[in-house]
Amino acid sequence: MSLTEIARFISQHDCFLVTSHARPDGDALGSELGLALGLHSAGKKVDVVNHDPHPSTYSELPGIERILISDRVPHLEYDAAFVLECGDMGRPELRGLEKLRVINIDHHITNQNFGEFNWNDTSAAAAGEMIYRLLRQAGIPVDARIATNLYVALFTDTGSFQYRGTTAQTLETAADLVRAGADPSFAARIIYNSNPYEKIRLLGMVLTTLRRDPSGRIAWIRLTQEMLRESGANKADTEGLVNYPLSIQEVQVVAFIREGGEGSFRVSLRSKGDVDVAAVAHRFGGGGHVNASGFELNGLYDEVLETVLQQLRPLVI
Ligand SMILES: [Mn+2]
Repeated sequence: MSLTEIARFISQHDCFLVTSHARPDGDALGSELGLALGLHSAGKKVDVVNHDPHPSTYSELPGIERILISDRVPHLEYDAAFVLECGDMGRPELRGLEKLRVINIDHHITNQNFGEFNWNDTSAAAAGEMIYRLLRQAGIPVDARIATNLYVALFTDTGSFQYRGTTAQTLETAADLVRAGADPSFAARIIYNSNPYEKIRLLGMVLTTLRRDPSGRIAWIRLTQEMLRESGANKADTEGLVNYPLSIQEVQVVAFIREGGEGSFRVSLRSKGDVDVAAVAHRFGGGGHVNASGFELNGLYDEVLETVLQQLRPLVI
C-alpha cells in the first residue's frame, strides 16, 4: 500500500488503534503521538496502546497521557490498527492485534510486511519522518503539538542528527517541523537533561561491567536484575545505556546484555559506520538497523556472551 492509499484509507474510516513496539523509544512514542494527535484533530476516534510504560525522558511529550498501557487490544471495533516501527506482528506484544486490519508503517530493512497494508521506506531516518509525510498527504494540519512529537522522533532516531542516514531530506523535514512549532531546545533538554537520579545510579553500576576484546574494537556491558533492584531504576531506564561504550574512540561495536527473568537475556547491539548489526540480530530472530539492533537469547550469561562475541568478531576484522 502506498502513501496515497493509506491517506485515502484514513479519510474513509473513523476509528483507529495506534501502537508500536514494546519498550518504546523516542521514534516509537513520537510517531505514535504525532499520528494519534493528527487523527484526533481530523475528527477520528483513536486509541494509543503500548505494552510498556514510556521512559520518563518522554513525560513531557504532548499527548503522552493518552497512551494506554496494556498487553491486549482494548476491543475489536477498530477500522484498522497502525503498527509503527515494528519488524513483525510480535513486537508490540499486544494480544488480539492479529484480529485487526493492520497498517504496517516502518523504516527498518528487516520489516516482514506483516500487515494487510505495508508501507516500508528504508530511506526514512525515522518512522516520524514517514508520519509527517502521511499527515501532509492526508491533508491533516501539523500543529505545534504534532510537530514536537515528530521532531523528537527524528531527533532521537538519528542520534541527534549524528547517524548515517541523516540526509538533507531529514534536515528539511526537521526544519519544516520547527516552522510548524517544534522547539529544538525542548527536544535537547528532554533527551539530555531529564534523567531520573535512579537511571544515573544504574549507569554507574552498568559501566563497572564494561569489558572489551583484545582488539579493543568490541565492547560489552551487562545489566543484572540485582542492579535494577539496588539502583531503584526501572526497565525503561535501561534504554540508551548501550550508547556509552560506543563513545570510546576505537570501539566499533557494543553489546548490552540485559538479564530478564529465568535465564533469558535481551541483547542490544550498537555499531559505527559499515559494521552491520542488523544481520546479527536477524540470525537470532530479532531486528533493527545497520547500526542498532536487538534480539533475545536464553542460557547462562557466559554462554550468551560467548555466542554474541562469536558473531561480532568477524564484523570488526
Ligand atoms: Mn525508528
